[in-house]
Amino acid sequence: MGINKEKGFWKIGYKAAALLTGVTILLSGCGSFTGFSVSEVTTNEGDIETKSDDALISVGFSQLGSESTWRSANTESVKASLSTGNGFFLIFDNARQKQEKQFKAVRSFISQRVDYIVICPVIQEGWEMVLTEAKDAGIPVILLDRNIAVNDESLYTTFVGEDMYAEGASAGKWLEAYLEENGISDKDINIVVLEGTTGSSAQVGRTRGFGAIAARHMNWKMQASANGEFTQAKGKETMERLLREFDDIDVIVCQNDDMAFGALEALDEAGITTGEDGDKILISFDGTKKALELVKEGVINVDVECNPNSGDLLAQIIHDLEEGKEVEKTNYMEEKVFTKENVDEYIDDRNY
Ligand code: GZL
Repeated sequence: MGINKEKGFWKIGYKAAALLTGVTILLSGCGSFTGFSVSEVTTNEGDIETKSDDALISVGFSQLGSESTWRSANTESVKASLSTGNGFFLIFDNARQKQEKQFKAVRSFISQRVDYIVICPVIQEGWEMVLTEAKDAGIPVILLDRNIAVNDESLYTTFVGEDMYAEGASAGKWLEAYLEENGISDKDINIVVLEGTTGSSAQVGRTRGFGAIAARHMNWKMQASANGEFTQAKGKETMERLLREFDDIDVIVCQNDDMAFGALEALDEAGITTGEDGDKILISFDGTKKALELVKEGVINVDVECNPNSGDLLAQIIHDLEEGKEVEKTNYMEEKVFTKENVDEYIDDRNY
């Protein structure tokens, strides 16, 4: 990757900045490109690693926010993998859950003529225009973690992330097996769902996946689905409201661990227990260490993994693209289902 001449001064400027001081440009503010501060990054050996101009691949990364433990781990994974040591010049922007700010960040990346744009799309819809601008500028777009709903799949090069539908279905299949094992598979059960960000591929996929299994059981009564925004605070508020509305909930599905933590606060305050010997079944997603400790304690019945550590796969895919290799359109992370029976095998190695 030489300095691409038609990309002009800005690219050379970035590369020079990288050579001089560091590698990660953090866009200040909330996604509005109002200048940047260059932070130094030292390699594992403790010295500032620099690469020749030709080696650095500039990547603009629009991260959707910092709403959850999972999101922070995902951001750290990308920053660690897209380092100078690995041949990258990373420009990071946090959109704080606002799609408009992601659009603004993508347009600033286009004007900076980066080599690649990586996006964690906060919601699925509305991406056609800005991705067409990136395509017209000849800048490949890689979707990370969450997906988009577009008719023209040429608007992005590849998706690296998780199969949310499969995650939702895994949770439903666990519930089927659990009810069977406990001899209550023909009992009417009342289910409430704390959903993540409305319209995100994580919320849509998990809802559809779990719903496909629930549709097989006339005795599974879907009492309510309510938005918990993937945050602990909103999860608590939503659980409090559902407890006021329903006094016969049997199963609580939280579409991420942070909402489960919030729900547990509300349930504890109401004197309600969950899990193995609890009043209600609690199902969660993500597989954070804190949640796996609750699985081990029997407070969360099952936690469906959603692996945030996609930085290495992302870096490999960009390197493959640089070398002109074909890459898959969809690249799923490996994911597990954690229960009390298997959690000990994995809990100590959790890095998020
Ligand atoms: C799923 C990811 C979700 C996590 C939440 O891939 O987009 O967003 O499940 C996070 O914890 O907020």
